[in-house]
Amino acid sequence: MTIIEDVVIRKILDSRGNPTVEVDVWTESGMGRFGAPSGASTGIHEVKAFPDGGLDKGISIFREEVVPQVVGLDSVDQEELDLLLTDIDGTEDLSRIGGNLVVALSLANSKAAADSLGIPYYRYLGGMMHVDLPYPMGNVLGGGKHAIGGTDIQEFLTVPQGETFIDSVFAGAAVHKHVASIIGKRYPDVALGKGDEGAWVAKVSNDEAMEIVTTACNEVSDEVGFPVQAAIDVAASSFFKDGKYHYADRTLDREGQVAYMAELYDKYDLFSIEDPFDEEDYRGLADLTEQIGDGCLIIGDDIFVTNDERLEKGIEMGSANAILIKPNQIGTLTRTIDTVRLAQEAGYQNVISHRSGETTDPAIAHLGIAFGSICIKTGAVSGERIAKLNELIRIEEEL
Ligand code: 2PG
Ligand code: MG
Repeated sequence: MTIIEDVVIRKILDSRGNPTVEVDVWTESGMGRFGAPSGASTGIHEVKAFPDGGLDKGISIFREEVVPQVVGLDSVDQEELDLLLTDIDGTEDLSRIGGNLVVALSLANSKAAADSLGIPYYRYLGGMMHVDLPYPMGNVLGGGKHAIGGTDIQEFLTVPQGETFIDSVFAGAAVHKHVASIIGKRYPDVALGKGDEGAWVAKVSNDEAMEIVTTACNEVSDEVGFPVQAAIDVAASSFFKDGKYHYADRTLDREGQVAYMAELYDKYDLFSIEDPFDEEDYRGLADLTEQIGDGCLIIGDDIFVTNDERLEKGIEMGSANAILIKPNQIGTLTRTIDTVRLAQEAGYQNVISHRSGETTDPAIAHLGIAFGSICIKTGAVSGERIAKLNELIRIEEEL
């Protein structure tokens, strides 16, 4: 019933118009499909999304070497499949087959297993234990590597904390609208565009952006009657050079950066700060966590890259108190689960996340429930983002 009978791979478009892959896994009684996303602000320690020989070469290797060995396996033996994939690839960073091809098969397989057993994907992954829905964490204004001409801080996000997911999701969309109207009123001559994740892009400073987003969050909070906080993803590695953080309006060393982040937290009551330091700077992250970690989530993305070994070092040093989870940073579902377990044991929160280049696949909505994620970071608007949000609305209805 759950034995894999066929595996199909195809090249598809991602939301940026770049090629990515989708894999279908067929068993006798079910089917699973996963389309892999891609980042723009990728961590240097992520697995390689696409193979060294190019995507088409990776697809040939996949068809010739992977498919014949996978057909006949039992789809419920996720670990066996994931180990086999890592073995066939044979490299540390999955650069022969490509991390996106591996993750597409790994997740498609788990969906096929769930479908074959006739249980919802989030239940297959998480059992009876996890039925809490995460808060939506949506990017509403930004720049960095996701846009031209935006802020140097990559993302200004909103985290609405309603009683129900659907209330929170609509509050997030309302913040997105308020941001546009505030910018229109305050800066009538500034052009407004959109970045890769559907967040607004405008020529404003980081501090102005912080003001705008916090104002929008507060306005919406007053309307809906529950907390709506702001958050940021600094993606600091993208403007870290020669030991300093080079913002458009200031240059800061590590201590300066700790002080600036603590100041933003105090002034704007931030829910979370992601990647406030360079991806190798465990020390800076530990200093900030010690200072403000009691009241604010300090999230590691590029520094941990969903890798349990890199997270382990962070736990030892007290760097961050939360981790972003992106399966394609590490390649397999098994390795992703290892990292989530380690985070849970250490008392770190986890935030399940999209990539800036996405597909319309809703799988991370299910992962977020199974992993007990405090938030799902997946934008506030745009088709490929709402694919995940609307899936959680459906699941909430079911629960
Ligand atoms: C991030 C992500 C998603 P990317 O930095 O957290 O917002 O961006 O997928 O480009 O790495
Ligand atoms: Mg990030």
